[in-house]
Amino acid sequence: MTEQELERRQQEFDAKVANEERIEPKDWMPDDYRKTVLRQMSQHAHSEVIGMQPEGNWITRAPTLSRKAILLAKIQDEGGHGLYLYSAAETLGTSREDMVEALHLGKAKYASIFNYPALTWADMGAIGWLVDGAAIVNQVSLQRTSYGPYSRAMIRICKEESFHQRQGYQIMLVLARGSTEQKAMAQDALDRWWWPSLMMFGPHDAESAHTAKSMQWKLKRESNDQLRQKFVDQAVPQAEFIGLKMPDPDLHWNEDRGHYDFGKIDWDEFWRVVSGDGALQPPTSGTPYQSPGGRRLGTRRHACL
Ligand code: BYC
Repeated sequence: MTEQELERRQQEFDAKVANEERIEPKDWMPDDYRKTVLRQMSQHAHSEVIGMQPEGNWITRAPTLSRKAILLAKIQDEGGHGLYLYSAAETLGTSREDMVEALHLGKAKYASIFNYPALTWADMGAIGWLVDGAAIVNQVSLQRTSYGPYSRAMIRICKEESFHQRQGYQIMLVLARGSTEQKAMAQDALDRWWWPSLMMFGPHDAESAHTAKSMQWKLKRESNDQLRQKFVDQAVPQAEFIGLKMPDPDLHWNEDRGHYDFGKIDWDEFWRVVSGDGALQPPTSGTPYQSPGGRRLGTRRHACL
């Protein structure tokens, strides 16, 4: 391709992005854009599939038949989301096998939150409420992403995610209004899942390798910090409503900003977990599990309440 031709195509691409038109698989696109969409979609697809695992472990231990059926349906949806996303990524000329191989070789990532264990039934509540809740905040924004197949996959996925978030919140609500032990179990799950949920949005904007370029391409419509703030503002009143306390002494409403201020995220823990440090030694009876960052993770005694 001549230099003029390349420039013309780049201008056409830029104009489409500026006019809020979607980039479709057969359209010309800059190599870096192709690489970045593919990286994000494959990571997203892997996260959906890997994310089935912590919840999958609780299908046989769900406390009632109805809870079991709901959890099963929810996990099945996650598998479906993975498939939509692998298909959307395949429109860029890769194959599902190649994406999975990249994951196995450690060349592709998945959301680090799924390296944390689901220790009690309340974790099913916390995952739905917080992990799906954080995912929705991000995915609602991604419905307007510039890559057509990704945007359409997100529209479909968001409809199902709102059910996931509500089923998780409802589990927490029931536990929080239950016995003293049940309330303690819900609080323990919130304590363990809150900070990893904030990490789901990725590093702060100033540290984020891809955000500036992805925002310019309208691949990402809001930055990691903007989305994280939206999530905090939404989750704090939800916790208050069910009488649970966020595990953050620095959390408070900032009248001037019109948002909640919150404490420092432990980025060392984030990077350790991203690089695979998620395996835990099971405790001996009554000994607390340790999170990858050293936070107390509850005890085996809680597991089947
Ligand atoms: N975990 O420049 P940055 C679900 C990496 S599943 C691991 O900000 P970007 C569910 C990042 O990849 C839905 N790695 O990146 C399923 C990059 O490394 P590389 C999950 C992370 O892409 C079952 C480096 O850090 N949702 O809902 O601009 C049950 C620098 O980051 C993470 C999605 O996947 C992380 N959390 O922004 C329940 C959303 N964060 O690739 C629920 C789609 C960052 O250069 N993805 N890294 O080696 C996105 O929106 C964006 O990729 C992110 C990161 C906001 C996550």
